[in-house]
Formats: sequence, C-alpha cells, structure tokens
Amino acid sequence: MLQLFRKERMWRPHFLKARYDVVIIGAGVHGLAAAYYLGKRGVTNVAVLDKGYLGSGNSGRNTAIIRANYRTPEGIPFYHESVRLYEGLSQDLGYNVLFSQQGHLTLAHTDSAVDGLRVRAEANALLGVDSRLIGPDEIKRLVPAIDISTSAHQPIRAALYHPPGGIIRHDAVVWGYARGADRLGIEIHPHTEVQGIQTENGQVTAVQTNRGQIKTGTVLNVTSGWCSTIARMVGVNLPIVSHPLQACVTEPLKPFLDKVIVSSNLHVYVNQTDRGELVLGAEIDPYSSYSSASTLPTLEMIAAHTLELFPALVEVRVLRQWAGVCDMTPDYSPIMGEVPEVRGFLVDVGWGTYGFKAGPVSGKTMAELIATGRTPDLIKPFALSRFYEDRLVGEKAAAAVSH
Ligand code: PYC
Repeated sequence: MLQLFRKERMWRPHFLKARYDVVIIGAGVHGLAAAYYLGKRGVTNVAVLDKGYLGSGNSGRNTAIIRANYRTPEGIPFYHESVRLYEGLSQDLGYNVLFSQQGHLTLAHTDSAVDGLRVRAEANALLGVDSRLIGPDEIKRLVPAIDISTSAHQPIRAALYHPPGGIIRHDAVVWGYARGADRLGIEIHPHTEVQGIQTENGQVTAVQTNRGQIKTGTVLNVTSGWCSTIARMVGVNLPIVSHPLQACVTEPLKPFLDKVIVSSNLHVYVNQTDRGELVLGAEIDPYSSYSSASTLPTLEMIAAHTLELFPALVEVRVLRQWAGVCDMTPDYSPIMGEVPEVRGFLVDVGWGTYGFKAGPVSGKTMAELIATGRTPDLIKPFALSRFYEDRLVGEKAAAAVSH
C-alpha cells in the first residue's frame, strides 16, 4: 500500500543527559560525520549539540562542490580520501546523497595561472588524483556554452580538468549522517547553545549549555564561523580570521551545463543543479565579519564575471542570495586534532572555503582519534602546533575563490 507519511523519524528528540562520553559542538556535516563514525566504532554515549538547526551553518550555505585536485602532498591524499568516501556514501548510509561526478574545470586566464594549474596537475598525477591540463578547444567540447574567444575581456587560456569532481545534495549529506548517527544510538540536540566549557587541572570536565550543564571529558569543536569563540572558552587562541562568503542561485533553466566551472582569475564558480538552477559563487568578502548578509556589490561582481564566461545568460534572473562565514587560517589548511594545552579538547576547524568537501574524511579521522587516542597519519600535518613549528601546509593555490 502507498505510504503517504514517513513513519520513521530521521532522528529522534531526547532529553539532555547529565553526562556523555563525548560532546560534539556543531551539527553540520563534520560534527554529524564524526558522530556517525564514532557510533560505527561502538562509541555511542555521544551528544551532538548545535545552537541552531541541523546544517544551519556552512553545511547549508556552501555550493556543494566536491573535488580532490589540491596542491600540497598533505592536502591531496586527504581530499582524495574524502572523494572516495563520498563515492560510497549513499551505499554506506542507505540514503541517497545525489553525488553527481560530472567533472570539474578550474579555468586559467593568465600565464601565471596556467603555471599554477600545471603544478597542480603534476602533483595530482603523482598522488593518483585524476586531473590534467587542457586547452580551449577541449574546454569548449566539454562546455559548449562557454566563451573561449580571444576577444573576451580575459580570454580562457587553459583549465585543470578533474573528472571525479562534481556536486552533491548538501542537505542530504547532513540528513543522511544524522539519520545514520541516530540509528547507532547517538543523540542529536539542535537549539542547544554552548555557553561555556569547564576545565580542571587542564582537563575538560563539563559543558555549560542553555539547557543545563553536561559532564564530559571529551569535547570536539566542529563549529564553523564561531570556532575561535568556542576555543576561547578553554583559553585557546586559534590563528583564524572569519570572512563572509556569498553565493546565489538563478531561476531554473533548461539543462545546458554538466560540469562545475571555476575561474581562478575571475573568482567565480558556476554549476547547474538537477532542478536547472545555476548556483553561482564569489570569492570571500575582503573584510572580516560574522555577518551572513548578502550585498549588492558582490551580486554585481558574480553576475559580471559569470557573463564573461557565459554571455548568453544576460537575461537570467537571480532568485536568492546568501552568505556563510569562512574561518580562514594563514595557510588555507584546516586545524585538526588535540590541543595539547587542554586535555580532552579537540578541534576540527579552520576550513576556510574547503569545509563541505572534507566532511566524511574529517569525521572519520576525528572519530578514529577520539576512539583510539592515536592521530591518523592523514591528519597529522594539520595539527595546531604547525603554526609555531614552521610546518605550514600552503594550500592557497588550490583556492580559486579566496585570494
Ligand atoms: O574549494 O571548490 C572549492 C570551493 C568552491 C566554493 C567554495 N570553495
């Protein structure tokens, strides 16, 4: 018989318990993935807290691009593993996350940008990531609507073509991980704001929330936008500056674009969703702020640069605009792992503009660290200590949208 209403809840509400083994702050893709992989390891007395609703931070505000074509020997294997996990995620969660590996092109319009892409292509090839440099004719073959004419304001010189890259349904990823964590016995508590973290003799002991105190020896800070505020609750200063990042969607159009297009010189990226809307994004706002307001100058910038690539879109109307808050580190790589000054306080923060695509691998590796006490090799390079040990992981060259 046709079932009109879903009988099963995706995740269940709970009263807050007095004690959990692990408290995860942030119910976005990273926090829920960490919870899910902890549950798979048998660690289930876990609470995931969020001051808003699930995915209300950057997990619901990104442009859902997945790729592994990074620049550094530390970043490439890490994001490569994330793409691999995304490829099996629908199967693993029993929930369709609509991953479309349609291919990803990073365009270069200057000699130095072409050189940068060439280096990335070489590094990717050495580390087993499928990406290569292609010229304007092949770009036009893959993306017939793009303007490759030499009379364009900034003619397209080349692209880094990365076939496994693509887009995903970001809320499905959040909901799928939440559902998976719930089924493993983990509690998810939306609208539960962390107001303080208590420590005794350098060890985390409790978390204060707007719904009461929770005793715990392990806190994982997986917030985006406010990660430095949470870290300051235990006296830790993170080397992070937060900037808004804006994006918008247009009215639906007939399908004409089945590749993700990113321009590293124009700082714009374009993809078409399966509903036909174009998702367009900008580079980070030039000022630091926690604002998620959209602005007209950014919209004008996105529109102008999109039209340089696709002049035929001139009559297309924009439907909605939004912003997220990106936590930028000095080397454009995340900060992951334990914080030596405070036992039981772990971070998975500082994702800049790369967070969503790293959700599965960061959740899995952070869960391994919490469950075993050993830092997985994949995340060792991203320790907070790198900033005072002069071991930066310079990933800025892979950021087409934040210079
Ligand atoms: O790193 O692919 C990316 C990206 C696109 C938009 C924001 N970050």
